[in-house]
Amino acid sequence: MPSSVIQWFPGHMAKARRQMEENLKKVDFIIEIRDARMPFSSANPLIDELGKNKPRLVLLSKMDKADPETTKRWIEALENDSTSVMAVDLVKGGFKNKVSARSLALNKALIEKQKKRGIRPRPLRAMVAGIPNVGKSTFINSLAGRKAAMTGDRPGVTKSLQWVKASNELEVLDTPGVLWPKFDSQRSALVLAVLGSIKDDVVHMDDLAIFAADYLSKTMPERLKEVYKIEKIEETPWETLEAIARKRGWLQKGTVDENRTMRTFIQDIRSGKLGRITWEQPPHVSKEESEENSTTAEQAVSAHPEAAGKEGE
Ligand SMILES: Nc1nc2c(ncn2[C@@H]2O[C@H](COP(=O)(O)OP(=O)(O)O)[C@@H](O)[C@H]2O)c(=O)[nH]1
Ligand SMILES: [Mg+2]
Repeated sequence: MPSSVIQWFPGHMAKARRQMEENLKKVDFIIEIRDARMPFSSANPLIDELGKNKPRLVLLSKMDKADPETTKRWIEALENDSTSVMAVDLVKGGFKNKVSARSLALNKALIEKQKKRGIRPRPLRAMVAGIPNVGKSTFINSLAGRKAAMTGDRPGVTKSLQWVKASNELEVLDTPGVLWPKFDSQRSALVLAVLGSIKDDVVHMDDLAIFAADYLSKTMPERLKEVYKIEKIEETPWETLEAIARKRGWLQKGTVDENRTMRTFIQDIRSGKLGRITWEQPPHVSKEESEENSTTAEQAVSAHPEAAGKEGE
């Protein structure tokens, strides 16, 4: 069973929690991987809760599939004193030195403390955590110099080593913490489903297509018009989908084939035909705006992730 369709039950969650607690005892800091296309819904509250006393390096993976401008804004929004954020293409690689350098900067206090106490510097130790399919195995294997063929969640595949040596300064725990995604809101469930991180049958294809058409109409209307050669964005997402269907010939006996339209549209998104898309907008971080707007950043994201941004092209 591929990792993307893991179903989470209370038993799984309790086990994930115990493992996370165990692993946290062995490490100096956490490397949290989130999907750059959904930095909000691919986060897990357990990391905040159990890891609140450890520095954190957040890797926004699959940056090659996310909107570059939005990724920049997410980095600004997520960074703070104890959190360093980096966008990465884990498949392309070339991030090893950067990750090591960031890890050293993030753990400056610890390194200073060791020096003062006359302790010989040892490599920093980190655990990798994240929801299924964000690229945890790809990341660990890349640090280890192992073949990408070992990705996936087959039991036993990554059991041989305990620590993976990334550099003289950094070691990561071989086994990542696998956590559940944020499917606690309808919107998060839709985003996770569009990106194939939860089973399609948890949400209806109709809801998925309408949600996606609505979001793209609002955030990247020009892209939608260009890709499908439609004249304008219609009043409702369904009308826009109908216009697309007519243009594309997704018809049956001269009328729009609803099922085919919904399915093909979602397929187009997943295959990358619509280009780089980020499905969640970061909260605003500029001072003026936070004064104008009384809602906090987290509230803004959870309530109206789509309302915060405009076309980023
Ligand atoms: N395009 C792209 N694909 C990635 C990236 N990171 C991981 N993947 C792909 O995402 C899928 C899941 O990766 P995997 O490492 O198994 O995720 P895990 O479940 O977190 O261990 C694989 O097909 C990877 O090749 C990335 O940065 N960019
Ligand atoms: Mg894995």
